[in-house]
Amino acid sequence: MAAPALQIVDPDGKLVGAAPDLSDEALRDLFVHMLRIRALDGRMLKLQRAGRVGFVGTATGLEAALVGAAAPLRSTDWLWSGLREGGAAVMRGLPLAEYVAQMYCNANDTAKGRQMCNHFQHKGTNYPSWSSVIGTQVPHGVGAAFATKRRGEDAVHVIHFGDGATSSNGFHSALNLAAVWKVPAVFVCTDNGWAISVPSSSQTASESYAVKGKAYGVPGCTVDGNDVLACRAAMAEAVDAARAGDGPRLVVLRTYRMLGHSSSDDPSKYRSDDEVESWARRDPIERFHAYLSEQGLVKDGEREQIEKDLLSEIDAVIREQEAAPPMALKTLVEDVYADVPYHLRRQYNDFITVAEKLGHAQPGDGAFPL
Ligand SMILES: Cc1ncc(C[n+]2csc(CCOP(=O)(O)OP(=O)(O)O)c2C)c(N)n1
Ligand SMILES: [Mg+2]
Repeated sequence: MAAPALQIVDPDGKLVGAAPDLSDEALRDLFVHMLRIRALDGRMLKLQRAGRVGFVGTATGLEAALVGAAAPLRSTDWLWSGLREGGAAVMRGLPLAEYVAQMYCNANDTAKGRQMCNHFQHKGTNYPSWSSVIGTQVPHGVGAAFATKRRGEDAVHVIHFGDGATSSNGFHSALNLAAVWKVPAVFVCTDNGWAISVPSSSQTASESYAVKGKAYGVPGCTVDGNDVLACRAAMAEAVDAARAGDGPRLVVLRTYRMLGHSSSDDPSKYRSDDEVESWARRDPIERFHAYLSEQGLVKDGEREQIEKDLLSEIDAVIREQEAAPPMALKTLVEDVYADVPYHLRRQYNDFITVAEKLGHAQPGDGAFPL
């Protein structure tokens, strides 16, 4: 039988584990980070439905998992995203303006429109670009962790992925070598019970996802992923162990994505209302709110005020990024060669002739001299 999931606060907000060694301010900060993720999700989904941005993958329901997992990290640590950790990057310093610019793929998009929207990256917080190709970030993160170890640095690489990624080749080769090389990595599996429409019962016959680490010599644990304090406590222990040179850990956060896999998915086609309803009753934000209220750390009406402030901040950023110009067309052929070679200049010039005809070209997009 799989071990029960670590829990510190139960779904009613009662303390059932060790009290957190965090200041009142730090506890409130965790709550604000969770509320920001939900507010951002709501706004981005509305923008997608209104045809303003192309694609959104929400983290609604996963706020405790994202925030709790990122909370123990130092600024020098690395966070390798699976599919939904943009909110954790914001928490660690990815500016909201850059987040929203990436959603619009506008002139302020640091990925220069080369990524699908919602696939963030941020150099300043060691947050490498997402890959939609499931599981590829797992060996990449292990390789980077190996480099960190070779250089004698003390950073830890936290590598996120979903339950679906545990069936990828990358998961198995990465865990294997991570343990052989004893790299400073923590694998975080967001187990939401579904890989798009594939339930865990069709994904694996293992007793748990955590046990999968055992074969490779990677200790694993299962955590209530809707309990931000449990996620934080489990991650703090795993990150400390990895930093101390004890080798990698696997932390499985058991949670639920309340919405579709992405804005292109309709989850009502494959899961029951009863299941969704049962997870709604374990909502991570309601749970932590109940706990903080009980502790007197969030007063009546305060949550509503925080939510209002977050939405006005997000809306101001959206207005600013809606008004920004599109990415310069020339970026299509830049950043690969020191000088744009003749064949690319010619192709670009043909393209710009069409773009000008259609009225898509901006000042500065003009043709290259051949
Ligand atoms: C290599 C690869 N195979 C298949 C896909 C198609 N695909 C996209 S997401 C996904 C499921 C991922 O499962 P999980 O990580 O649990 O994501 P969740 O639906 O829970 O967000 C699949 C199969 C892909 N993107 N890459
Ligand atoms: Mg999943």
